[in-house]
Formats: sequence, structure tokens, C-alpha cells
Amino acid sequence: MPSPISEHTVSWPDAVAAEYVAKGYWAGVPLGTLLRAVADATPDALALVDPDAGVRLSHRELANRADAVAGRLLDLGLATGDRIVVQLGNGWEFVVLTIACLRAGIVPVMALPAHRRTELAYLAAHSEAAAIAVPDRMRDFDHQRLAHEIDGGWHVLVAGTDIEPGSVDLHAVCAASPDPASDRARLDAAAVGSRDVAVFLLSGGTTGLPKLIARTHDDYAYNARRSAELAGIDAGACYLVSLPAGHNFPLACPGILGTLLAGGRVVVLPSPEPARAFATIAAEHVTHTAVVPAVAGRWLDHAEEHGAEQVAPLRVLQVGGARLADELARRVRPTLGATLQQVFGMAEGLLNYTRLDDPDDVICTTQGRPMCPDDEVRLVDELDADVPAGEPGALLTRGPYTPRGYYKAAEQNARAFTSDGWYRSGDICRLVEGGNLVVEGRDKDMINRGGEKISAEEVENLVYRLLPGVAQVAAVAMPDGELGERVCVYVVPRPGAAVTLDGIRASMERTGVACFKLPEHLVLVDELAATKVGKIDKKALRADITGRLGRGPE
Ligand code: OOB
Repeated sequence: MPSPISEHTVSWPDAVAAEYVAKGYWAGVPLGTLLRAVADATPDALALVDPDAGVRLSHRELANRADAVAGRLLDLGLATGDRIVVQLGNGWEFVVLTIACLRAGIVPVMALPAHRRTELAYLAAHSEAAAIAVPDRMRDFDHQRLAHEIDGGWHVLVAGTDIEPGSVDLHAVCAASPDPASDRARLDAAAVGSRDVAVFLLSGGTTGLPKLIARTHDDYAYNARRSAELAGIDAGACYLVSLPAGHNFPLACPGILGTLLAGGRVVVLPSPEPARAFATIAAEHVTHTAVVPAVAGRWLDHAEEHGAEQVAPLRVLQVGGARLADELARRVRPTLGATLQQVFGMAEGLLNYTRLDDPDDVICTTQGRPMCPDDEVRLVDELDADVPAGEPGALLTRGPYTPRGYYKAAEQNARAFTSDGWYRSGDICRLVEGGNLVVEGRDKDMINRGGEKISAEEVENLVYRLLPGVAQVAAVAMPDGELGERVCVYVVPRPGAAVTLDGIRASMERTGVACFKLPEHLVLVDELAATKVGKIDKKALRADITGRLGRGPE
């Protein structure tokens, strides 16, 4: 039996929770019920489009499908409170399954398509998952095989055409039901509370493996609804998902959930490749979408080369996940004709947005301000004392959609949260006019590769474990024109050992790790720079690699 989720979560203090309810942030209604109500209000409006699969569902059809799926998951033996690892590509099945889970109170653990054995085995064990949902194959990788090999003692739900014995056919699970009314009655009776956990998001992570962030129905519904307001999403909006849908940004900022809650429609594409994305924006009249800075750059170049007629319907381009260069920001409106919205967010909660009617300077040079009047933000020095106004400091935050701790992680919580519940985001920010934040850097040991977060410690642990010829290793961010940063490893080899980049990458690939974590540059050294207290001096290493790259190939 999996342990009840509530035994391992950290809740908001009662008095604080009561205030969030009184102020209307927490609606007291589970997400699945909120979505069902939208379907009742605008049943015939289009809700979900998957051009690759030729699927177009109205709000009523989507809600009925989700209820049918929820019922079939319960029939399989899953129960309210159980966990299911969701590792699907961007397709209609992801959306239907996620809503089904919200309805039944089964908690999706949002894995990424890039995850491999190491990450999935950990997520399975840590969340005590009862099931996993995967594609049969994706980009030449056999996800179904791996899901069985991990042997989580779990149900393996497979989307695709090649369903092996022992797998559950996800398309059969997602088929329309002959009796939507009774599916619905069964789920309306499901015991899902608004303070219960709705989804598990993965932390970008600075420790060995990603931590699970338990987002409740109340806090996540607010996250999605308020984001929709600030992005100008209403029933007429059409939101394009092209980033991996399990990320917080495309899932609920406002993303899929915020758009559906507003009665709008969602279009899913497998990737943000510009030619396809532009054609889809034209064909489906997409009004809103979200990308990371690296993708924004590719879209701007594409529009400059091929024209921007196709993106005429696009009103708002949200960009977040990593720092957007001011120069790129300034090209968005003139080139794409859309309003830029900078989003500085985190799966742990706090979301900062530039407002659509902010002056261009604010939109182009800041990462916006907190979305909720009761988001608390402090910028502090090494001793946790507030820095003077306008000075850079480490960002701490609390608020109605920022949980007070990670799931089942007491030890990390002691480091990542203060004793009075502030989350240490690890970002170094400056407060500028109008309450806006500018992200200046970070004090966490993480590499931000085009918006995908990689824990340096995780890479280092893998290298130590897999390569006996390595005496010492340090993973650092190496600046990159295209992705912002890539993983670089500094290695002190053992005497006589030959350590190569290819060797490191091959060992990591063999053991099964998300491809984006593989180092892309190796520097062999005799010793690693150390700080006064004897720790590896990452700052010096980052400066060193920046200098080496500036000097060109050796
Ligand atoms: C988003 O969420 P995560 O959890 O993948 O990563 C959070 C971290 C932040 O702490 C910060 O270091 C970085 O990503 N970040 C940004 C940024 N947005 C996120 N750094 C600079 N400028 C920005 N605009 O990345 C995320 C979650 C929800 C919405 C948008 C992004």
C-alpha cells in the first residue's frame, strides 16, 4: 500500500490558509469540478485540438472523455490518492488523462519525455506510483520497454499502436463512453478535497535528484486562474502548447489548465519548431502561447526570414524559464506583432508577470512582478538580512500558491525553506521601479539549458559513480549563444586514466539519463579551484570556461 500523500507534505499554517480562503484565492473547489462546470456552461465551444491526431473535442466532449477515463482508471484498480507517473508527449491523451486524474483524485507525477531509467525509477519509488503512462515509442526510444523493465509493480498504460502483452492500451482507456451520465455521477461522488494534492511537479533541482512539489487543487487552480487573467485569456482565446506539457509553464501559467478554466481552447503540438508552429498559429487562430527564450530567438529569426503573416492572430507571446535578453525582448512586438509577456516563474510556486499594458521598457527589461497581492517577496544577503532597495539579493518567497516544503524531503526542506516557511528560490534579483524584478543571476548550483534545469550535483554524482577514472569533477554552466547555458564538466583524472567527453556521455547514456543532462564540454585539469573554506570554486570555474570560450578553440 502506498503511504497517504498527506503524511509527507508540508501544509500552510491554519491561520494563513484561512486568510487565503477569506481573500478568495482558494476557491474550495477541486480542479476537476471547476473544469466540469466550464463544460456545463459552454458545452459546444471547442476545447482541445491535436492536429497530428486529427482530434477536435468540445468542452463537453473533453469533460465526458475525462470522466470516462477516470472511471476506467478506477476500474483498473487505481484509487483516489494513488499516483501515476505521466510521461507522454504533447498530444490529446496528455490533456484527457490529466483532467481524468484531477476528477478522480489520482495524482499525476509530471515526468518529462526526455527522462530515462534513472529519473523514472526514482520517481516511481519516491512517489510509490501505482501506474505509468508512456508512448509506445517516441523519437526512436522504446518507452514501453523501459516502463516494464523498471518493474515498479505498476500498471503500464501505453499510447500508440504497438501495445505489448501486459500493457494497458491508453487509447482504449481514452475512448468515448456510451454512458457519460453515469460516469459523471460516479466521479461527482469521488472524495476529492480542494486541499488535497492535485499534481506533483518536478523541481528544477539543485540536489541529486528532482524533488516532488505537491500542488493542491486550491493553490493550483488559483495559479491557473490568476495567470489567465494576467495573460488576457478568456473564452475567445486559443492557447498553443509546444513546450513539454508537464512543465508548470505550459500546464498552468496559464497554459492548458488556465485556458480551459477560462472556456478557451488549447492546441497541442509535439515541438516548437518554427515552421510548424507558425502554420498552426495561422490555421487554428492561436492567440496566446508560451516559449523559452531559446525558442523565442528561433521564432524571431524565422519571422524575419520568412515573414510574419502567419502569426498575425497571435496577441500574446509569453517568454520565461530563463532570462530573456533585452535585445531579443525588443524585437518581439515589431517582428511578430504580439505583446511580449515576460514570465519569471518556478514550479515551487511564485509567478511574476509583466502586465500586458506595461510600458515597453518594463516589458523588455524586467521579468515582471508577483501575480498575487499576497505574494510575499524578500531580497536578502548571505545572512538573510534584507538588502537595501535596488540592490541585488537572493529571492525568498511565500504565498497562496507556494507550498511550504517539498514532498517527503525533510532534509532538503531544512535548506530550501526558512524556519518560517519562506522558499529560497536561489535566484539573485533586483527590485526596480513599479515593483518589478530583474533576474541578475543565481546562487544555486544549477545549469539552465534553454529552460531545462539541470542539477550540477546530479551530474557530478553520476560521473563519480560511472567513471572510475575520475578523481574529481565539477559541473558548471557554460555560456551558449543558442540555449543560454550548457553543461560543462571540469575533471581531474586519476593518474594514468584517460577521461574523454565521449566516454562520459556514453556511460551516462548507457545508464539511462535524460539527454539534456549530458555534458557538452570537458576541461581536463590538474586541480580544481577552491574557495577559502576549501569548497570547489564554481564561480571561478564559470569565469574560466567563459574565458576559454571567448579565446576560441585551443
Ligand atoms: C520555470 O520553472 P522551473 O521550476 O523549471 O524553474 C524555475 C527557475 C527559477 O528559479 C529561475 O532560476 C529560472 O527558472 N527562471 C528564470 C525565468 N523564469 C524562470 N530566470 C530568469 N528569467 C526568467 N523569466 O522555469 C517556470 C515556471 C512557470 C512559468 C515560467 C517558468
